[in-house]
Amino acid sequence: MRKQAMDNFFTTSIYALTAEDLSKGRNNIEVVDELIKAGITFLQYREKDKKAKEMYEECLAIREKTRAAGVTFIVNDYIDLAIAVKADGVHVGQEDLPPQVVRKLIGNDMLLGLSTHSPEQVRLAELCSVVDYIGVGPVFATKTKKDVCDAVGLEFVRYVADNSKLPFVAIGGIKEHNIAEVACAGAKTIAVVSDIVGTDDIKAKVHSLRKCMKETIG
Ligand code: 3NM
Repeated sequence: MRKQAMDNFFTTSIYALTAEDLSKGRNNIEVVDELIKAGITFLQYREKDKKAKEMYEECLAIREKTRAAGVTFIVNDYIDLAIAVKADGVHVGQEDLPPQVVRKLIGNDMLLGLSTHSPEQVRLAELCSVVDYIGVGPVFATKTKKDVCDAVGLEFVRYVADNSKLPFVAIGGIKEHNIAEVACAGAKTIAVVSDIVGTDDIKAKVHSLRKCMKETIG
């Protein structure tokens, strides 16, 4: 089950995340419908300011839709919510519970993603042996994540591609005009938030982003 869910990480090329406040008046469910239609196979529910009950109801609906479509569904930050809705995994940051503790809570069937922002954090993620993939960013400046460090740049993407065996997703400030550079630096999976949810035609945007990547890495 964990392996199957992870397979989508390698084939999706674009890792999509929700962000309702940037979604041009659409709600998360409408956006998820569009993402699935666009062929996204790995997506994360990320909401910072909603009440638990509302997030639970949204995630239940997203779980149904993603399961029917064979899409891997990850919940950001909230381990209890991820378990409650039977998500495929949870994604946590450096300030959350340590990955070993999260792994104990979620068991062995769920995926665990961890955000990293430095070579040392990548080393520790490898060392703990409980993380399925890491986030690498923010590659460029971003307004979407409020409490994040300064941009780590393409050098860090290149460093992880060359030095880590962990699957990784590049994230932060990545848009149609710079996604080719990120792919060129070695990222095979790239997360895009505002450039996808903030566009009118999500399907066309995902298509263009994938095209830019394909033209770079084939
Ligand atoms: N995590 P956008 S940057 C959710 O560096 C998130 O860990 C980051 O949004 C990290 O594509 C980020 O709109 C926000 O820049 C990415």
